[in-house]
Amino acid sequence: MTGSYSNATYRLYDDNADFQKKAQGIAVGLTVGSWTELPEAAKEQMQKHLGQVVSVEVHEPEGVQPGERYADITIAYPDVNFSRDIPAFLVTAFGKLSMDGKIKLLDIAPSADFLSAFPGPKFGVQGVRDLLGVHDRPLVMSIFKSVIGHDITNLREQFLQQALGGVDLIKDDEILFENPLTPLEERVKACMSAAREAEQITGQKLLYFTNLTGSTFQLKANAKRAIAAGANGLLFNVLAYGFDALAELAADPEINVPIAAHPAMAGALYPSLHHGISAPLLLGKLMRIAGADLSLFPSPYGSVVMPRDENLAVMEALLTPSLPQKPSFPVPSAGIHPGLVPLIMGDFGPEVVVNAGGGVHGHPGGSADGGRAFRQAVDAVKAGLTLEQYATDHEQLRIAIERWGVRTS
Ligand code: 1AE
Repeated sequence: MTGSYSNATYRLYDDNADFQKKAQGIAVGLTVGSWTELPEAAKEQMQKHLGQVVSVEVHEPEGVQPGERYADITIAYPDVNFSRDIPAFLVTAFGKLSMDGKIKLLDIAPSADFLSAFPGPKFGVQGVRDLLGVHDRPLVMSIFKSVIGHDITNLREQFLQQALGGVDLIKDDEILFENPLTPLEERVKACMSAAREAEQITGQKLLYFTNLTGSTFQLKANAKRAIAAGANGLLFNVLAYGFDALAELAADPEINVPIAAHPAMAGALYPSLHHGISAPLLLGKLMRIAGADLSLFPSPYGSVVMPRDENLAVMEALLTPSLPQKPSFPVPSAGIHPGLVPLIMGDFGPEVVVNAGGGVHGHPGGSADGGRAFRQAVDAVKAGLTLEQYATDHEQLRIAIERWGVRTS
């Protein structure tokens, strides 16, 4: 094989297929279309465009039951066939093929040349930490809840309460769109003024990820309007718009604030055994290549559950030094409460954002106490103490434990 290739690995379930033949069919069908029928002269010319079968690993143990036989197939696609953007590669490697039987895209290994087209996250883990001046512990993020139907005064008060609890990051709810009660610029100004007010008291910096919405062609302008109004972070529903929209935003030098990728719609794409795109690729590698500084995904512990091994694979894809793009912060989310912090820190280590909505606002003492309870839980784990031990002289944590309990496994 000469030239540069980008690989894709699939898991294909079929009780009877000749997987080697199937792999050849993919390699040819998704590149030059047909091969054996080509005259020799044409073959020479088309060779550099022809996909190659890299490997076919058949899983067919003795006594394999109907529905369980599969093969992991890796195909190398010539880079010369597609432009340097994520849609071009995805359509090549998993366009029509995504609809052709029980097939799931497990992973991609883009060439160095392809990857070099993507600046990736502007800030990444280190950059976000630098903005906040926090380098010695996991970050804590709070999610706005009960936002629809509320006005700016109400929103500001909610923001202030969250900020007073000592969280590092606050994100809009992903379902908060442009609306007459809390329009983008007013929302940003009000929340950032609350952030400054809280900083006077807590001495702590804060990033506010305002939800970037609107039609695709308005996104850049809206992002710049938000930034001009003072936004120091953006939340983005990547999968509703496509990875290219994120890549374009992340590559724009004027959009100089971190971007948090929300996983809305991911459930339509990754959970099936037989179809879609694996979670580590969808919410890990592709988010990072496209430029997410933080990537949110369901945790193994909360209300929307992703299996632990898959979860840790998402984390690995976001943090691995094997990609040229800066590492993105993993943000395991959904149903997180302070009693889960030891598990999160045990599984994810220090480079994680502990993110909660209900777990902050549902604290019996209110949202500020909710944030405090999370910070205390992080401090407890850092100090090598159990939450129960630390809670003996940390009231907000004690009350949170009473409310939600502590999970140890
Ligand atoms: C996986 C995304 C989680 C999210 O966006 C969200 O709003 C979670 O809310 P809680 O923490 O479950 O209340």
